[in-house]
Amino acid sequence: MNLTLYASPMSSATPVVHALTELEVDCEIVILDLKAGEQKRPDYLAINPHGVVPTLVVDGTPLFESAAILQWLGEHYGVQRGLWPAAGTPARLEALSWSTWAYVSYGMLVNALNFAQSPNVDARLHHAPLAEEIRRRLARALDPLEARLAAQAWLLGERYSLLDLIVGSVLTHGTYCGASVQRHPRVADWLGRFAQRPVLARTWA
Ligand SMILES: N[C@@H](CCC(=O)N[C@@H](CS)C(=O)NCC(=O)O)C(=O)O
Repeated sequence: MNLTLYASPMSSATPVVHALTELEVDCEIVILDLKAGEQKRPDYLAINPHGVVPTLVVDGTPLFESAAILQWLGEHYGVQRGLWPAAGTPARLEALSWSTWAYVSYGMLVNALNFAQSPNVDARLHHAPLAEEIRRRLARALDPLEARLAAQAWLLGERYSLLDLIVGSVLTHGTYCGASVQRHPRVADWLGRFAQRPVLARTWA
């Protein structure tokens, strides 16, 4: 299988690079200069009409959206390496549910928090009461994760999996945006253990 990833350091492409490394998948990586607007060039828009990274080109066919790419990598390379549940198992459904929850439900709140308070966003868009409400919702959203981690060390059981990388990456990004995990000690502990994965230090250093 011929794979090319269009990426940029410190971006949504980072978890995909970490996953490729964790799964030991051979993939050409093309770095786009986002500041220079390379992601808006017609040749790139032809593979990603949204003009953002990442895009993984699989045997000539583009796949965009990090969550879709990560789930696809799990399906194609994770199962044989014991890092993603096999198709048709209850654990596969759990992996799809939690990875999509992280990117869609939790990630949507993190993005909203960014708009409401980030110094990188036009201050006219800031809204302190909204930011407070979003932080409350983000904290509540972690309750089921806290309960899950009370029963097991990692998200799919006693062994680390690609699901930990996916959910852990979204939550780590969330902490940079002001979504604290400190009121959820098991989540904080799990995120700390995730941060120790050698793959996080090896790529994009
Ligand atoms: N939901 C998308 C988000 C992609 C995205 O917004 N990427 C940013 C980098 S973090 C980007 O390429 N921005 C360039 C731009 O908006 O021009 C994904 O996860 O793939």
